[in-house]
Amino acid sequence: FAPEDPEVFRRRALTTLTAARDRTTLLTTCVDEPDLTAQHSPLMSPLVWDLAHIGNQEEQWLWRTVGGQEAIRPEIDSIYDAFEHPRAERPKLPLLPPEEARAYAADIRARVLDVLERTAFDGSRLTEAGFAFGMIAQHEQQHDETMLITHQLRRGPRALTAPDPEPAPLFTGPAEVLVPGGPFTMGTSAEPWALDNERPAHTRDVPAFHIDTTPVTNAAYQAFIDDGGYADERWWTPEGWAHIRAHGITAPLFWRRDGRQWLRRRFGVTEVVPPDEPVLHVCWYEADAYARWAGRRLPTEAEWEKAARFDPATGGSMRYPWGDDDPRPEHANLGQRHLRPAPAGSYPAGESPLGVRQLIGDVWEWTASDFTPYPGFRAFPYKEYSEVFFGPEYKVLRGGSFAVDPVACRGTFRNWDYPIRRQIFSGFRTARSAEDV
Ligand code: AVJ
Ligand code: FE
Repeated sequence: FAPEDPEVFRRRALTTLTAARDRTTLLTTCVDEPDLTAQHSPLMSPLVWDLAHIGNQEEQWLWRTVGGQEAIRPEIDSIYDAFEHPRAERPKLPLLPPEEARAYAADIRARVLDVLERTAFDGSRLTEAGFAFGMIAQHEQQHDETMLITHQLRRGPRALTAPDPEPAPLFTGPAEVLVPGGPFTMGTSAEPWALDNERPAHTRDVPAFHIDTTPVTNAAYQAFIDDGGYADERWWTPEGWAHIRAHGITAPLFWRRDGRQWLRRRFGVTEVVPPDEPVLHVCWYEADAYARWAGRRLPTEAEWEKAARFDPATGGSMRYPWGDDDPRPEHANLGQRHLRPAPAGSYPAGESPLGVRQLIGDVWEWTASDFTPYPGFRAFPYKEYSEVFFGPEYKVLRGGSFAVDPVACRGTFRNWDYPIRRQIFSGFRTARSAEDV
């Protein structure tokens, strides 16, 4: 991908936008119309809101801003402004009905492909206009993940299918990996489609630490449950303890005890919780409590990124744990190829030079860190993408899940959410400082 070459760039932008739209189409045609307009959870928008919001953001950034064209449907901007209307209120809005939402998104896309053909992409235009195309492709893919979360919350028979990941032999490597202390480069100034919060590249000194080789599995998490972890205040922060008590939380979301085993509902099918899969649908408080019970802690965001990008051979930072190549299927479980994480220890080709596995894909990993700007941060292209979220209310998640498309995933990519959230595809791994025994 050479962003200096306008033709290469045009082809890349076209493929990426088309892949996002194919996924959006799948997610919004596999259920009936009433399912598109229903609110499946107060935490989520109706699917038809996401669909028209995707089109509206594309109209605003690629048609109006990059294309310099007159607004097509300015009157709907406010309905699809995520800041004006919280998710719980969105079903009450005068939303475009499914057919109209589809036609609107398709009309904008056709116009935007003309803009893509006409734009010169030379000099600084390439960086600014070029960035906008990447941002909008990532935006659509992020809403596709959001819609997949809605699908998981939805009651009713299965609407989506995908092959399961390859079974993996039980992982027998070391449980943790030592990451040496010293400075490393965090964030990026080079990645053309990196979002504002990933920038700029800067040096961080990270003392030596140990990090789990794989994400924490369901079997390991069940040991915490069986040990009475949810009933023992010692493992929880005061906020976490108050939260699980108030909401009667005793297991990950979608889990249900059946005699001596745990069942879980996934995309309309009930199954026995698979022991070797990374645990999914836990909130930050649960991840933090598990780590304390295990005598460990969550990694900081800087530790996570160092584990994922540091190359001890060169002292530099790579784009991904496996190097600088774009993700291929043998590297990581990304892009909704599967509807679940792969067993812990999968994807040896995707491991870091130090041997840490599955940092990218499978499950979003909670970190200990609040969402804060890097030194030298500059909001781009709008404050509402990241800046308004900086502060102690949000915790950072890293690495992406099986539901994240490669275009919206890299070693520097940052996600964030409230510490109580667990409808997201969230799991975690644990760490400890090297001087601890
Ligand atoms: C980065 C996933 C927290 O979904 O709220 C979508 C991404 N920003 N539309 C979100 C986003 C604007 C954002 N997260
Ligand atoms: Fe959005």
